Amino acid sequence: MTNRNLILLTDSYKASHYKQYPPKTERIYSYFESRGGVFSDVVFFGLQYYLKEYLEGEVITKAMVDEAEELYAAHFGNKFIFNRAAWEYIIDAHRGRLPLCIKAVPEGLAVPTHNVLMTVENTDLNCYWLTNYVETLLVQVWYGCTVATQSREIKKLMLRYLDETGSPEQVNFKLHDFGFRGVSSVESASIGGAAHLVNFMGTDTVAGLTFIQKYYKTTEMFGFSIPAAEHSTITSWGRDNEAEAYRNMLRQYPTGLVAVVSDSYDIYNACDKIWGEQLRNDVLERDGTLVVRPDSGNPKDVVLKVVSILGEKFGYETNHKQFKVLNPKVRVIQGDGVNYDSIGDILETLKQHGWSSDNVAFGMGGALLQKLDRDTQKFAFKCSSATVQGEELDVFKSPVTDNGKLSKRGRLKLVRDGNRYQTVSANSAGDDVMQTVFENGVTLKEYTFSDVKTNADIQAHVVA
Ligand code: AOY
Repeated sequence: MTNRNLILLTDSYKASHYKQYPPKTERIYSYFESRGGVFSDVVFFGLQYYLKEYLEGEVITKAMVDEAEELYAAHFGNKFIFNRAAWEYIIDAHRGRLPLCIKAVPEGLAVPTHNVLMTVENTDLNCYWLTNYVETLLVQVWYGCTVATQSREIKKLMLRYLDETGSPEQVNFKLHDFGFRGVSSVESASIGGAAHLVNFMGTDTVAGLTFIQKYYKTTEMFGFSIPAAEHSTITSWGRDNEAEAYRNMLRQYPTGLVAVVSDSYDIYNACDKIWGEQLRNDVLERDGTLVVRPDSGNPKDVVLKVVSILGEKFGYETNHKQFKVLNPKVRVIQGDGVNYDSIGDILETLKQHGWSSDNVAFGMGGALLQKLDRDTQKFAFKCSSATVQGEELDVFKSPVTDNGKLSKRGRLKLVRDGNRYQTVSANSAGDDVMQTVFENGVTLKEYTFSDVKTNADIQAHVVA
C-alpha cells in the first residue's frame, strides 16, 4: 500500500506548495516539453502506464491521508505543512478521483524538441495545488520517451547503412535489448524494454513483454529472441572442451538461429579453427544460422576481423549493391561496448572493407536502458498559465542565467501542417495534435502497442 499512496509519490516540497500560490488561485496549467538535447525529435512513450498504474480510479483514501499525515508530520517536524483538508476534499467531493485534465500527443509520435507534449490542469478550482503535485510522477515519463527516442535514432542510423550496403527490411532485428541486468529496477526494465520495442522486435528483456501486455492492451507478442549461450554454458565444459561445448549448441538446437558467445578463450581461434574447421561441416549442414558473438576487445576491430575470418572459412557472396554478405549459415552479433556511436563506427568500418551491414546485429544493454538521464533530452514540466480570482494569466520563467530554460506562456496546443509541428496558443487556429487522455480519474484514450508502433514508424518516411 505504502508505495501506491499517491500522496507520497512526490517531492517533499510539493506538500508545502499549496500555501505558496497567490491568494485566490483557481487554476494551474502546466506543460511538458523537451528543451533540446542529443536528438532533435523525441518519441512520446509511457504516459499510459503512469495513468493506469498510478492515477486512474479511486487513488485517494482515508487510510492514505492518515498515513501521509503521520509521515509528513515526522518528516517536517510539525503537522501543519501537510494539507489534510485538501486531500479529504478530494475524497469527499471527487470520491478519491483526481480532478485533473491531462492532454498528450499520441504515444509513439516523434515530435521535434521544444514543442508541447503534454498539459496538465486542475478541473476543480479548489484543487489548483494538485497540478504540480503530480509533476514528480508524471515527469518520470522522460525515461520511456528517452529510451524510445534513442532506439529510434539508432534505427535511422542502421537504415542508412542497410540502404547503402544491404537489406533494410532486416532492420527490426538488428538491435537486440540486452539491458535488463544493467538497469536500476524491474520497473525501469519494463518501461525501457517496452520503449525499445516501439522501434525494434528483438529483446531479451522479458519484463518489457509483460509490461506491454498489461498496459498496452494486447495479447500479441511484440518481442522475439532465440536460444543463445552465455559464458557459463561454454566455460563449464572446461577450456579443453570448448569445441564440444559449441558442438553441443549445434546439436541441441538443430534448426533456426542459435547464438554462441565465442570469446571465452580466443575469439579468433574459435572462428578460425573451431567454427571454421572442426565444426565447419556441422555448421554448413545445420538447417539454420549460427550467430557468432564476440564479447571483448575493441568492437570495430574485433567485428571486422571476425567477419573476415568467417568469410574466409565459410565464403561469401557479393550483393547487387556490391557489398560482401557472408554465407547465410553464419552471422555475427556484437553485444559488448555497443552504443549509438560504436554502432556507427562498426557499420562504417565494415562498409569501408566492403562488408554489408547484413552480416551483423547488435546487442545493447546499459547504453540502451540505463546510460541516459532526464537531461539527455532536457525534459521539463513548467507552469504556463495561472487563473487567479477569475483572471487567466500567461506565466513563464526566463532566467538571465540560462536562456535555454525560458518556458512557454499561456495555454498551448500542438498543430501540424504537413510534416511540421508547431506549438501555438490554445486559442489560435488549427486542430490540436494533443488529445485528452485523462479526466477526473478516468483514462479517456488508450493506445494499443500496435498503435504506438504505427505512430513511431519511420520506414515509411525517412531516409536521408
Ligand atoms: N542475450 C541473440 C539473442 C540473445 C544476452 C542477454 C546479456 C543473445 C544474448 C544473443 O543472441 O547472443 C543479456 C547478454 C546477452
